[in-house]
Amino acid sequence: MKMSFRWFGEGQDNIPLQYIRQIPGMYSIVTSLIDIPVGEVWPIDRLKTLKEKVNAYGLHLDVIESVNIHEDIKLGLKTRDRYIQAYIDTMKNLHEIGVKVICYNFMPVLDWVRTELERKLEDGSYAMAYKEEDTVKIDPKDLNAQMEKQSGGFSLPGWEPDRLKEMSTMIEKYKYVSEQQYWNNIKYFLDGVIPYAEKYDIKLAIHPDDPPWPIFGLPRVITNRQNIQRFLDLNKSPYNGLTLCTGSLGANRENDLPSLIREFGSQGRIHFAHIRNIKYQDGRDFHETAHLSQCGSLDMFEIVKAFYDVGFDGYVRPDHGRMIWGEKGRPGYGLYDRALGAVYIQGLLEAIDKMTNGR
Ligand SMILES: [Mn+2]
Repeated sequence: MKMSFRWFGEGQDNIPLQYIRQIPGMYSIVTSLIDIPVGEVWPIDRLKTLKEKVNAYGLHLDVIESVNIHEDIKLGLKTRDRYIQAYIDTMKNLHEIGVKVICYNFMPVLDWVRTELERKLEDGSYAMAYKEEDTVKIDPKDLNAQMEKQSGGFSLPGWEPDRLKEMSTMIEKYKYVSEQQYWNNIKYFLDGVIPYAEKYDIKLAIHPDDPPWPIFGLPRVITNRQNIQRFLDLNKSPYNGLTLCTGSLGANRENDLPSLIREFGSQGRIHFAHIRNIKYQDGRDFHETAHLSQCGSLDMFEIVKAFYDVGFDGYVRPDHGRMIWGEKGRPGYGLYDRALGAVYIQGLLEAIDKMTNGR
């Protein structure tokens, strides 16, 4: 497994690349051009500059998260072909700077959803949390305002202003898209881009819906074993694969993570892993935690062991961390707790490897 770390780019992230480089075992940066409006081609000159910058710190730039999908593609509008072409052009430019994996998602309008960005935990750290009843009560517009208020002045990935401008109108438009139609729209996108993913040798890795159930009546389909297999079968190229995010899929207690990892990993369809823990509360409620098994509800040893056993050699990153030691930053994306997560994952791996192969 190649360890990686999400970084939001120059002027967007308050964590210096120098600090990321100092996390033991760090191999690649996971980043994006967060300011490019969805649907536009990412300029090659900016990508080259970005790559040089990252390489100057001894780090690779192998994974992009995310190249967002234009809403017209998700809605299946006539204008989608233009945006699919832009996606392909962006892939070509990413190929030129040597990118190996693109993580993206197909969640309508909203990206990941939490109802609290800074819940204070018992030890005085802060973590993101989700309370089902709050999503039922709140108007989507207000959720956006609430997210913004709690984000400490940082833009939130997946909550970029350009995709949220017309949130209510957008949600309205999905009333006319059935779930079957939505699946058709995903397939149309895949069949358009996957031949180019093969040509440019870039693995596409869809991120599961987070949390993995419908919110505000919007279709959310990348949620469980059955739907993931359905997704993979839409286009059987090995370039059509997954970001296996343990925290997202794990929010549904029925998702048996080690078994999902074994199943899709042995098919060679997992290209990127997000490893983090969450703590279950009542019903569907949960809050995020430190990465360690003892801090949450997921068994991180079994998760890492499953990746190890299927010979997963792709990219992995610690996912959302808590805010600890007084750090101020983008919710979920502070330096300290994610660095602890990165080292913990590598500790598990070393132990599993040595116990398997002898010392
Ligand atoms: Mn994730």
